[in-house]
Amino acid sequence: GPIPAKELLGVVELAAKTGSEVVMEAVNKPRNIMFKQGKSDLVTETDKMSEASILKVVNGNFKDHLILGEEGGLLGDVASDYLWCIDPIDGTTNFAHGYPSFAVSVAVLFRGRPAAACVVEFVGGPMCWNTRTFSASAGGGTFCNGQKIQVSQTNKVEDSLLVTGFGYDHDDAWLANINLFKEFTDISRGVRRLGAAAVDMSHVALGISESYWEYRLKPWDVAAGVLIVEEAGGTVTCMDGEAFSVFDRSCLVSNGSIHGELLERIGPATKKLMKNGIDFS
Ligand code: LIP
Repeated sequence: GPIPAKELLGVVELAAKTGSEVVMEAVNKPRNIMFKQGKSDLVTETDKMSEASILKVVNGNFKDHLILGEEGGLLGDVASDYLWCIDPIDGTTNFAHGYPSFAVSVAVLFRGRPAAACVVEFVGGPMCWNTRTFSASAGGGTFCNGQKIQVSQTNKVEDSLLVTGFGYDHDDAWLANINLFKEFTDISRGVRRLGAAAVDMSHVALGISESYWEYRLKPWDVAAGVLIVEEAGGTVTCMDGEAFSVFDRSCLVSNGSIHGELLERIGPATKKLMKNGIDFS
């Protein structure tokens, strides 16, 4: 039968913790050493080291599972019921600059649905880096540093703090989201742009923001975050309002209470893009 969610979660948490220790060591190195070989080189190096340490934990526990890593791509048995989605550093640009908002994100899916997830968020900044750990299992709730957490109860966009993200490609979807940024800045308490999807979603689960959305995300960006939001009582859909899977490439998460109001604007903007032949897949 299926592996119990609790057992999966133990390995997910160990894997994310192991990766975060690799990242912590790199981020605590003085900046001049960090940039010595050029920014992208060293970032890639840390990404790869973090991912390798995570793979070791997964393989050591479940050697027949399929693994999708941002760095290594697809590895293992494609017939497996289990798919691990690994982002060794989500928010790479922030990490490279030592700017807070990056994380290690690990999730395991059972037949395409997230079963267990862990996001280790780096908080603080140079001279005071720390981490906080979000974890969730299907049906088991969401925890932050071991304490159960819930989304906020705010029920109007007017009273909400919103978060979004913009991809590296400055295409039509990017431009459409610039317009959504403008619109929602006008009608909410504010819209933030932090730069790491897993962190942005975990903040909705924690109740410190009401919503996060972004076009063109990848499975490893979203797999852990969406379960963390859902198990904290939040809602997850595509940006056109349709049911979400981690293979969809637009994502809208919220506390649930403001989801309908958000979709009144985000839904039509997204459908218009799709009508113009942009399908996010
Ligand atoms: C990043 C996301 C971010 C998004 C970028 C990128 P990475 O992940 O978390 O929110 O705007 O396009 O995908 O590449 O740093 O792991």
